[in-house]
Amino acid sequence: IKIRCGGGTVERDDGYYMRRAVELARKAVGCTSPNPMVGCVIVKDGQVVGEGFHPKAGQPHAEVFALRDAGELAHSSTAYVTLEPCNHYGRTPPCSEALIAAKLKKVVVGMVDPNPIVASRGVERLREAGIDVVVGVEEELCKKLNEAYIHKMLTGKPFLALRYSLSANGLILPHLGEGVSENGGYYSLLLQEYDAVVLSAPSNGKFPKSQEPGANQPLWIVIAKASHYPIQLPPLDEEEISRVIVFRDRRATVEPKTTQQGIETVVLDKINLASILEDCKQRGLCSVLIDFRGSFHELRELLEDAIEHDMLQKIIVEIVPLLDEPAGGSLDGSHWIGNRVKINSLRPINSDGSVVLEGYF
Ligand code: AOF
Ligand code: ZN
Repeated sequence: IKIRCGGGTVERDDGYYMRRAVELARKAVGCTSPNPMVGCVIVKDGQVVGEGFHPKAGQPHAEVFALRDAGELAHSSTAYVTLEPCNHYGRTPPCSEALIAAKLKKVVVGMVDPNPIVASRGVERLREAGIDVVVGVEEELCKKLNEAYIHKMLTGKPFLALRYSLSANGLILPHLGEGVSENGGYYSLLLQEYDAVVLSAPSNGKFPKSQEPGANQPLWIVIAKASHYPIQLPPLDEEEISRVIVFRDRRATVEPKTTQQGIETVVLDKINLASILEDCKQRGLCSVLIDFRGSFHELRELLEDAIEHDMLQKIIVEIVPLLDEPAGGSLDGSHWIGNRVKINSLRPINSDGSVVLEGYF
C-alpha cells in the first residue's frame, strides 16, 4: 500500500462526515462478506446531498448508491468514502470512473483498499482525473470497521476472535449472564459481525441467535470432542439445519438424531485451532468467533495453542455482574448482583451491567 495518509486539502468537517459514512457502512453489518462494509456520504456547500452503503457482495458499491441519491447535485461536490473507491471491474464496474463521470471536486478516503487489485490504484486514478483526494481521515475507525476483511486480504486466512464471559469473582461462565446478553444487546450485535461462530456445545439446548431485527445469522460450528459427548443437538428447523456444521473428533460419538437431521458433519483427526481455521478457510469464511463456554483448563490450552501458532487476532472478555460458586457451573450456583452494585467505570458498560474488554494480538 503506497499511499497511507495525507494529500489533498483537509477540511474541518472531514472527520464528521467520515464518521457518518462509517455509520452508514455498519448498516450492512454481517451482510457483505467476503466484501468489506463501505459507506459513502456526498456533501455540497455544507449540505449532505447523497448517502449510500454497500449492502451485499454482488450488489452495487456504496459510491453508486450515494451518487444515485445525489443525482445532479454530485457535480462539484465532495464524497466521503470509508474505503478507497475501487478501480477494477469485479462483480460491479469501477467506482473511480463513476465518481469522475459525476464530476466530483474532491474525494475523502478513510483508508486505502488492501485488496491487491485495488491497493492505491483507485486514489491514483482519481488524482489523474484532477480530483482533490485526501486519504486517511478517521483511518483507525475505518480499519476497525473492516478488521476481518483487512486480515483476510493480507493473510488469506479468516480473522479469528475468541470470546468468553467471566463472573465478577473471576470464574469462566459456562453460559452467558442470566437472560442477559442473549436477549439482544452486546452479544447479539457481536454474533452478527462474524461469518461463523464456533461453539463447544449448544449449552442451554439452543443455538445462540442474534436477536436484532433482520439480523444476519452466522454459520454455527459445533465442536464434538471425544471427551465431551455424546453430543445432543436441539431440534432444528430447515433454515437452521443449513446453518449448522458439526466438527467431530474421529473418536467422538454423536447422537444418531443429529445425522438423521441431515446436518453436515466434518470428521477431523484432531480438533484444534489449526484444523478449525483450515476448514473455515476452505469455506471462504472471512471471520470466525469462538464462543468459549468451557473450563479454565481448556481455555488455557486453547490460548497457549493460539499464541504459540499466532492464530488468534482478537480476544473479547465480558465481565458479568454475577457471583459464581466455584464448584457450580450451573446457574443455580450463581447470584445475580447487577441490581446491587453501583458500577463506576471509565469504559462504556452494556445495559445489562456487563463490561467488555477487547484486545488485539
Ligand atoms: C468500493 N466500494 O462499496 C466496496 C468496495 O466484486 P465486487 O465488484 O463487489 O468487488 C469487490 C471488491 O471491491 C472488494 O474486494 C473490495 O476491494 C472492493 N469493495 N469498493 O469502492 C464499495 N464494497
Ligand atoms: Zn467500487
